[in-house]
Amino acid sequence: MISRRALVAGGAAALAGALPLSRTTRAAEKSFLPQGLPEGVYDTATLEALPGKKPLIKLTYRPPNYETPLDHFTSEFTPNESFFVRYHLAGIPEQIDAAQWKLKVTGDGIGKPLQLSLSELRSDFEAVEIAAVCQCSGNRRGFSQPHVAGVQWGLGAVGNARWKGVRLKHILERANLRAETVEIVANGADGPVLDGTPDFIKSIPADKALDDNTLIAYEMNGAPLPHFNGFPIRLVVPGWTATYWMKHLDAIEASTKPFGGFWIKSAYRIPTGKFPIVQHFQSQVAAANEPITEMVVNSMITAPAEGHTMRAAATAEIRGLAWDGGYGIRRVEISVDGGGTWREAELGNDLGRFAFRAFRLPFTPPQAGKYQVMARASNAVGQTQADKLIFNPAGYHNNVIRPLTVNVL
Ligand SMILES: Nc1nc2c(c(=O)[nH]1)N[C@H]1C(S)=C(S)[C@@H](COP(=O)(O)O)O[C@H]1N2
Ligand SMILES: [Mo]
Repeated sequence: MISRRALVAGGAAALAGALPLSRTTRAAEKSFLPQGLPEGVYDTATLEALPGKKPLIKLTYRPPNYETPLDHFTSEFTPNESFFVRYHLAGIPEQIDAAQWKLKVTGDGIGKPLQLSLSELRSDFEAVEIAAVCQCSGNRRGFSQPHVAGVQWGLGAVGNARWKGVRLKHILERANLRAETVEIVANGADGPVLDGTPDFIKSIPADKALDDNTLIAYEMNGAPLPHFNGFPIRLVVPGWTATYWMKHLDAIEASTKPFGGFWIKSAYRIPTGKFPIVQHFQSQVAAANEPITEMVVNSMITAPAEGHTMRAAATAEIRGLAWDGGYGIRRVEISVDGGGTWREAELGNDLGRFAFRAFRLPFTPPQAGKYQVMARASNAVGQTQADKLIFNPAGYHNNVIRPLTVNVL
């Protein structure tokens, strides 16, 4: 059978004579990049280290947008120095004096405004730790067909960490939160460098803010938050995409009215009713579109790598990670024949319903040839990864089953 991929590759080869380098040649030169991104990414993306980080895939420098290379996902927890970095605005505080940091809690939904230092946060409130996946809404946007505008993320705008901090609920209770509160609005210390760019401010529904799992975190994987992941504190909204996980958090407002800011009203919205999701941001739903909320069920194969070569009758282990919006992964199936047949993989330890779930399955190809390997995760509320892209203009929620080729000699 000739796959669609092979036909596409044939078409590219036919054109290659007219081009300086074919796309596949460029992709091979930059093996840290997955296949299927817009051609320009193979020219511009490089491996570079931000202070405190390992070399990650730099997609843009100003503001910094760096994704985690696939070969860094060797366990269920993503190391801090490998964790992806995403910013909207280039005005990022350079030096943060944690001893001077203040979190202000105000708004018309607050009875008693507060200002908390980091030491008060640590000493006056119960500490909790939750393992949770932090994934950009636009992870895998670069694979959208047709391609769409925005940072051309491949597979690595996602990570899983142990987040330690205090419950947002406890802070709001201390500030005498009023029952009329509709949304909690969060702001961080970064800001625009050009007049006219709206500050990055996000709100979440009051019930999500009061959820026991929603935290203000000061530690990640047992260490202070890395600078570029929000030092000294950030919001952690398990199950929901990372756009709500405000970094360098310095202000919280409880509002009795829906927030009207650009990053809620105009950005980070999905076509209403198009995705199979359970939780909606009720106070912000419009007829045409609604804010993105929980993550859709997804998985990535971390081994073998795309284009891996092995011998017939040898055994390799197919490994990967699966996650969803916090309902819990129930099953991961693997196909080695391009989706013709499926076998259930063995799941790793359950580290909590918001965390990465590892999976594995031995693979012993009987004979030489090209094998199309794919994984398909399903969760506890019956959701499964998409067979076909659910197109949307911002390229969000891409959980299409993604084949990779293994060459067997
Ligand atoms: N202050 C601030 N917080 C922010 C953002 C930002 O631009 N500024 N981006 C959000 C988005 S869209 C994402 S995907 C996550 C990325 O978190 P990370 O950089 O720690 O991986 O941060 C979120 N919090
Ligand atoms: Mo994001």
